[in-house]
Amino acid sequence: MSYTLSVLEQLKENNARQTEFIQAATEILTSLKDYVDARPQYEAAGLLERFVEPERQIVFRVPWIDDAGKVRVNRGYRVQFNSAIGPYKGGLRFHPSVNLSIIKFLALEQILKNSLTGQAIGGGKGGADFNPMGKSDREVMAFCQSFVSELFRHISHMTDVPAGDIGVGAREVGYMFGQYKRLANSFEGVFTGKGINYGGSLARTEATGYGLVYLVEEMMRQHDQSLAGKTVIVSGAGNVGSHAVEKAQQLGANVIAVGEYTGTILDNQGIDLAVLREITARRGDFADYVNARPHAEFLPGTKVWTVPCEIALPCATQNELDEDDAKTLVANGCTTVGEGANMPATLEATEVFRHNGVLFAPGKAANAGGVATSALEMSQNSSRMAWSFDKVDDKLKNIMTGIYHNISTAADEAGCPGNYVVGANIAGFKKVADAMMAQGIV
Ligand code: 2IT
Repeated sequence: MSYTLSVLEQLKENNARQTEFIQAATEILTSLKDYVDARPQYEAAGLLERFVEPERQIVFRVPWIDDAGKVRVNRGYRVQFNSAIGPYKGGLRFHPSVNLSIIKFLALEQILKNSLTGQAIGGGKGGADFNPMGKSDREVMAFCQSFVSELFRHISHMTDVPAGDIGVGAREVGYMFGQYKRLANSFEGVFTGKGINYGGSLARTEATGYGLVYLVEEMMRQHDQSLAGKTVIVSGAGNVGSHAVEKAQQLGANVIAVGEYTGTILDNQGIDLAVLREITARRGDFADYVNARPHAEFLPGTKVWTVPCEIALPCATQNELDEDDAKTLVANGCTTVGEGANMPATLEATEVFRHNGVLFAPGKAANAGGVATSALEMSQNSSRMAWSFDKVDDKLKNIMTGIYHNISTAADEAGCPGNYVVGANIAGFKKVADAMMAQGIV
């Protein structure tokens, strides 16, 4: 049996109930099969067995007191997966669905994503099964302080640098940074996504959504197309989705629909971002959109993928776009998909896109702009500098264009031109694998 596939089989046995982790590993190892099997030095060094096993996994109790005076307990996680090319780097997710499988899948993806940025950052991810929705600021602060009271001993600006993800934004990062500084007695760039007046970077908030659109535009340009005049749909109206809408509109696209779990807003005149942001800022209902835009429709319980479009940008969460959704998109004329979220398309959906010649930019490449700009924040912190918005945005644009060409070349060299899933996995893996080989059996 192929070395790569035997490692995958062992991984499935060792992690039997971790479905998301197995899904991510299956995509990655299947993509790497020919590349790795052709290089026996990897097998001799047990490279893949080490690559799929996290260097360290921390699971911890997070006790806190709610506004009614009741003691609550959540479970916290930090998976420090790979530090071959730099300190562990990756976000924290606060969401009731969080478990070890989800954090491991995200951390595994993060290793390759971070490698693709070209910056010196390893892969990690963390979070908790805590739901910030409906909590008071004081409750969120109490939770964040308790979370960091354990986490602080495992992180530092040289060791592991967390950031935001779903459920973790500027407010949560602020509370966590404050508690870290107090416990470690050290003002350092240990978190990214900080506020601008205490070490945050301009353009970090916009970076994931903007970066997604920069990469999609470059991919289209290489196929003699562009976003201008195209019909676009987006899932998710959080930080990633809203900034993807903004940048797509700036490049002349017609964004006609935005969906989330409650339903879809359909606005054929183009989504009014100010109206959408007013709703999300107060955590209101998507249905309110039609109050300000009476010609628009809210389709309760309808997935955005049913809206005919040329370009689809899934920016919400993992496995939000399945095989049937992919078939619907293709039947309705969709020709380009860019993943703003982590693993939003299932393995089966990705196959549908590949079979139908859809230009498909996988998340580990397409959404790398967020963490890439986090690494720019780390650089600014280390040099005690604060760069202008345009300087950071220019660097982001260059990084995203570079990632596209890197994964495209890797796909060509692997003999599957246009298969950016294979291209991204090989290009990301190569740098990490070579570093691991050079550093010996560790
Ligand atoms: O999925 C991701 O890349 C993030 N949540 C951002 C991670 C980071 O360290 O900025």
